[in-house]
Amino acid sequence: MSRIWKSKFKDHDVTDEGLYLSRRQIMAGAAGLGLGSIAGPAFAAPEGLEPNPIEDITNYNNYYEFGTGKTDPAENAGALTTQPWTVKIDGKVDKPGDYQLEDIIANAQIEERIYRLRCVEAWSMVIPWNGFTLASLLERAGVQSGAKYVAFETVARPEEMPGLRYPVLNWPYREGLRMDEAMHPLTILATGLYGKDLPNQNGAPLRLVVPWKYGFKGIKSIVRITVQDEEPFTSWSDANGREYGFYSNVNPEVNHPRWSQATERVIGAGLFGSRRETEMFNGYADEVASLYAGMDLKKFY
Ligand SMILES: Nc1nc2c(c(=O)[nH]1)N[C@H]1C(S)=C(S)[C@@H](COP(=O)(O)O)O[C@H]1N2
Ligand SMILES: [Mo]
Repeated sequence: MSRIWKSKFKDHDVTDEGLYLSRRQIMAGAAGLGLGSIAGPAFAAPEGLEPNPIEDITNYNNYYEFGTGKTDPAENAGALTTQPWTVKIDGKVDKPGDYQLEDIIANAQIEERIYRLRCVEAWSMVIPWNGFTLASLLERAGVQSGAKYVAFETVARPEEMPGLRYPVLNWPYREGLRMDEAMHPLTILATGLYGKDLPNQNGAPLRLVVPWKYGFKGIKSIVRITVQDEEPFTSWSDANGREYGFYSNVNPEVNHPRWSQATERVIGAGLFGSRRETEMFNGYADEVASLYAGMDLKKFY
């Protein structure tokens, strides 16, 4: 359980979920007083985001390599060996290589980001991630000028991932971002949540989080990051390009062919649940709308 990089956020280790909330409130207060550098993300989450309990976050998952049921990942993902972990960084970078995750993390600035995760299936929950900006890693790798896209790949180990037996998706799970999306300060690679190591079902030991896009863009258990000029292959667009586009920005005005995206079910909201109105770019329009200025978002969905 104890991983080398745990020392990176040791003050979180002793903090349970209840205490965590009050600590967060304290930090918010400190920031308000101008006390500076404690954990302040460059972009604050939308006002009033209360994280879901860790039980919701770790027992209601999509991780098809471990099965398509919402509780399959919690049951099966424990089998994934996450140490040691190597990430290949290749393509149009100055320093391609096979990097040990512990080295990546030892040089990373781990921050806390509380983001709403909005699944394309029209449900959402709020997750307090720990991670670092994808931009900081790409900058270290030295993205070559003019490079247009970043492609990502999940590990594929049939002996540990029972879902790989079924051709639900074209494995390995693959995703991609345009370079400006990848470099955006809201885009992170998560290494933990609630100040603990990332649970396997949430994509340990390294997963992408792009909060203004549907959850499936947040590829889990990443083993390869490739900088390239072609729009990356993405497993979901390959499975059904009409339902899942390359951009997949959260947009209440562009419905999924089989259901509305105007509202979302809030996971864990009491006995009968509740719904909320889905926000443009999942509430991050002020930060990211400019990336898509002039684009027809119904066409580039
Ligand atoms: N490799 C891989 N990554 C994946 C998925 C998956 O099935 N396999 N599911 C995606 C979907 S549909 C969602 S909504 C989020 C869910 O993340 P969570 O389980 O941490 O909430 O992970 C995304 N990343
Ligand atoms: Mo999803």
